[in-house]
Amino acid sequence: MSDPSRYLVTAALPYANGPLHIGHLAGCYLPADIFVRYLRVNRKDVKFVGGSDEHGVPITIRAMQEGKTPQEVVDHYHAILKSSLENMGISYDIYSRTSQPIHHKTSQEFFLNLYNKGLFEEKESAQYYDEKVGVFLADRYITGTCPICGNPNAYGDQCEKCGSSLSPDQLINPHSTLSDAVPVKKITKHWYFPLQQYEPFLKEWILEGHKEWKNNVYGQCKSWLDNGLQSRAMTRDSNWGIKVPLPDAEGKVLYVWFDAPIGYISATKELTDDWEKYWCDPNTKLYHFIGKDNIVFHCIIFPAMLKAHGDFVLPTNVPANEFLNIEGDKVSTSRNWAVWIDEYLKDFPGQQDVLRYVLCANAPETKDNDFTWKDFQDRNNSELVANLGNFVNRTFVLMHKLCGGKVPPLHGEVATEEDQQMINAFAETKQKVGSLIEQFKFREALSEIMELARKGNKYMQDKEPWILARQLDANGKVEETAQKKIDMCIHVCLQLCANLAILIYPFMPDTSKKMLKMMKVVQRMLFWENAGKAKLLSVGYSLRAPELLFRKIEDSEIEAQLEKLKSGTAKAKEKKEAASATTYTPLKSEITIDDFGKLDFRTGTILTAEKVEKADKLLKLEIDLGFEKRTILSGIAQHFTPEEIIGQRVVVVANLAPRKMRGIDSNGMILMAENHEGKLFFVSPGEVVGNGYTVR
Ligand code: B3M
Ligand code: ZN
Repeated sequence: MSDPSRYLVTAALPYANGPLHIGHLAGCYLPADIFVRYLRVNRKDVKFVGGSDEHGVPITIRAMQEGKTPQEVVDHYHAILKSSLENMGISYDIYSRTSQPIHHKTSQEFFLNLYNKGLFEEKESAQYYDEKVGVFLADRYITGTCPICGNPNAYGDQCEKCGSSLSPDQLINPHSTLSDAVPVKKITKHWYFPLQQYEPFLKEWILEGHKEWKNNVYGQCKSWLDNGLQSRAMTRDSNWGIKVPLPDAEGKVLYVWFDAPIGYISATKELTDDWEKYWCDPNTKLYHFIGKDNIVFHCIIFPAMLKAHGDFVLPTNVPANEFLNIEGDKVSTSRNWAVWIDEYLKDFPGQQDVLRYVLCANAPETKDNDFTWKDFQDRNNSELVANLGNFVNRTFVLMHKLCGGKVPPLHGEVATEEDQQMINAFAETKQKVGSLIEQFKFREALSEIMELARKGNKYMQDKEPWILARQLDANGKVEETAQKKIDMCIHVCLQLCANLAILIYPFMPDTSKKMLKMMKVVQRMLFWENAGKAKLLSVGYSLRAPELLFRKIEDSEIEAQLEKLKSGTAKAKEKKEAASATTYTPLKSEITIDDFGKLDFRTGTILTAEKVEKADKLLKLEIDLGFEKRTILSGIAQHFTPEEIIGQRVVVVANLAPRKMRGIDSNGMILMAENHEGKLFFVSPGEVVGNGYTVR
């Protein structure tokens, strides 16, 4: 049976503004990986692409908080994200990043394609602007009181207390998070994508054509479509991001939600020259794995963009998960209420499968779920150790003890109904697991596999080979019939182990590989077509000694994790309080060394200072520049008295074009530093440098 389909699977691009946590994994990376591994063992033509999302407000905010450049922030976190995903066994074919030149090019071409079709509406609108810092404020940069619940710390796009989505205009008493200033409205131009034009198409395609999508996804789409769509700005005022590829677009970048999903296309291009096979051929089945907060972007906005572009396939399905909370509370990066993957892997080395197991067994597939460390311990100890691990271990130990370390033969004459039932369960489970995975019901699929292991334990318990082994004859050998029954039981249990190795592979690949090693079989056995078979291991084949697949997790380890969680939030709180005392102005856009070279800074000394009539901000200064004396007007009158600054050493921008103010020519500027409270300080060359020297 040959399937003409090609599969392209994507998992949301995590913002490179923090490390990976278990919410990310449970939300989309783990389900995507299970699905992809399942497709691979089914010999499907599949590519799994993703990468870091390195643009947008989340990055610039983090840069400001850390006092770093956005570039430093994304370099740092991209590396952590990539290695955490790898170490958790998320088997991407490519994990790229949106700073790649190929991505900038692909996004700009995409934008121009729509632009050249005349699709964008160019609109000027008044948007909040922080005069103190000199930037337009993205919705997230504005806080104020929520009009719905009265939370005084709501954001311009959302109130995190009551969950309402907001627009900055709705906030009562808005202020800038950058400077605390009250923002003013200022006119700015942007390019809007007319989503409403795609409403009929989207309704037909989703509401009529994709009723099979998960309820949570279909429901969110329906509510967006029922409420009516509106044009959406696809550009932003910022100096961090992909430049809008138009001549009159200085200081404008593509909206991060315009470029990020295009990242899936760019990553595929980077992966293979055959990328069009996966993006432009109707035989492609495209799956986007995401968390629920990304539904509108992947089901409405991006498909409308793809439709408008015209060259690309649309997603077949968007299996979004709900959220995973921790110990009853929402995951929060800023409060450090999270279980970070890099830390988990340090504390539980080699135990990535345990976390994969717990996150899948408790996956938020249909509703938000809770991760607790107690549940983690219980599932490990009572399900992995006591059920799956125990079954495999017992089987191998008994095989070595009672069957000479080899796969024992089957003896039809001693076979019972129970043996047959056990064997039948292989194929039944395989069938159920496959069908559940295809419906994105991963947790049920996993629980079917564990049920099979449980049946294995029960089967062995009922057969009691260790009791049979006591039936010794006069020569101290086990009686012939008893040995046959033992062989029968161990044979079936070993075939079950082989089946379990195949079935758990998409979920726990590392454990599956350990089992292969014990059975001395090659990777090829993992093809799904082998699952359900009762003759995977040949009679007489000698197998290795068992290796423990899982270990018990102690109470003390769990207590340590709970402690870590608590002290983590406490530290984050302190840090936040300290940080809120200082805010830094974001950097202006980059200049070249040549731009800088045009400036001529000189050292000087203030000789005289006096107030300027009818100008309460200005002082008229006479500056000694060594080679000449200059008059400069400086807006510092509200900070310094004339007397106190006489003799002050200063740095002057000496080649600034003269400017007339209040009838007086000002010939240059004095450099001043300003702190977050707006207090001014002279930038002084110190006493040892004379006047008129260059500053570079
Ligand atoms: N970076 C949002 C998020 O991490 C965003 C996803 C982009 S997917 C194209 O939730
Ligand atoms: Zn609210």
